[in-house]
Amino acid sequence: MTLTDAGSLPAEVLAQLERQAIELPSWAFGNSGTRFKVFTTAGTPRTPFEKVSDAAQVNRMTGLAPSVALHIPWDLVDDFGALREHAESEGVRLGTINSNTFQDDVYKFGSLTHVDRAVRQQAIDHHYRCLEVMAATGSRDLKIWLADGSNYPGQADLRGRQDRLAESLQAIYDRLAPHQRLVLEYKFFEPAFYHTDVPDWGTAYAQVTALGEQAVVCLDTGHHAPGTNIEFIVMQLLRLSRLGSFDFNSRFYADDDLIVGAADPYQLFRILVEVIRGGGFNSPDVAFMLDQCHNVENKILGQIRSVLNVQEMSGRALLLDREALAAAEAEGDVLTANEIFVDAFQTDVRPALAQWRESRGLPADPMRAQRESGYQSTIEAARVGGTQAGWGA
Ligand code: LRH
Ligand code: MN
Repeated sequence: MTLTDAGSLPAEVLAQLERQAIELPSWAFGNSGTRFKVFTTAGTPRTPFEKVSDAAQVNRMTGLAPSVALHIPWDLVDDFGALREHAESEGVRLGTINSNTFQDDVYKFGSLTHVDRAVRQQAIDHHYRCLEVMAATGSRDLKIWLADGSNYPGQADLRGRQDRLAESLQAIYDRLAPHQRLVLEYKFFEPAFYHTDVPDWGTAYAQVTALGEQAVVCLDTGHHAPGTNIEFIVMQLLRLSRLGSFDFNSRFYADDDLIVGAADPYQLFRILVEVIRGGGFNSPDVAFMLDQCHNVENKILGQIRSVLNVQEMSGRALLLDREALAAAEAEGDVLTANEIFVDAFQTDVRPALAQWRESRGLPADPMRAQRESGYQSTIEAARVGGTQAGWGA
């Protein structure tokens, strides 16, 4: 498939893009940084309500971001029903609930893997609290990322921790409602620097398959060792029907949480090609979420840029001529196959997408529209005083 003579995207591609939905992380709108510095920004939300409002602005500008993921306790409110109503009044809904067992002193040596049963129970109870939140927000997914690990060989019994992890996850899994899912996210290092208890897709897969059908894996694109062929993992988890969600971002070095597609657009393209090939594109089973931090750039513009990058690479990947590719592969015609692949990647779909947005009553250029909307100056004037939201605030 190619662009039409008029330079538009084919109808079948637009039909797919029309249904694309990318969930935004509430924490991307708060202050974030590194151990060296967390910069503050005028207009930064002080409450989950203001975070949801900013996420809704991204959706107004792009038509691509109908839901917002929350992080507990960062987004704890007295009345989640009220937060849900606020979200719906802004045209979005509350999505994935992310647990957090990585900021309490009691979890210094682990949470769901801890040697002390009382500490494990405290961590399990936190997840029960998250399930209560999900009952109020109407969320389907409980996403679990664990900082659990060790810094020195000998510090931890690797096998014992896996067994305790399995037991703790089972206790959480057994409390899921029939429509809910437990989504386990892996990461190869940080904050632990010797071993991490859920370091790779294989461990996550082993743990979720032991639980049952409602347990799946989250692939965060920043959580792999340099040189990892991430699209191969995407292919395999889809093939095994255990890819539950993506945390999209990009990185040059470690878990940099930069704007998706910014560091390696070709990798994003290759990942989306495997998502489409594996039947995961617009599948209700595979949630697309961003997991990013805008440490120095404007947060709302950063989120708009991010969802546009995913949409753009999705458009290119949907153009890939799979028949021609399969034919070249069958003939062992390596270079023709690669040419067909790169042709799709090199197809500039931005003008066609701008045209298409306009035809749907959306800004042709959402970044420009946001800059000219006055929204930023409005929130900077309104959000004076209080404590700006951030990791841990
Ligand atoms: C861990 C992680 C996880 C979230 C956190 C905000 O690095 O990717 O998904 O809980 O970032
Ligand atoms: Mn993540």
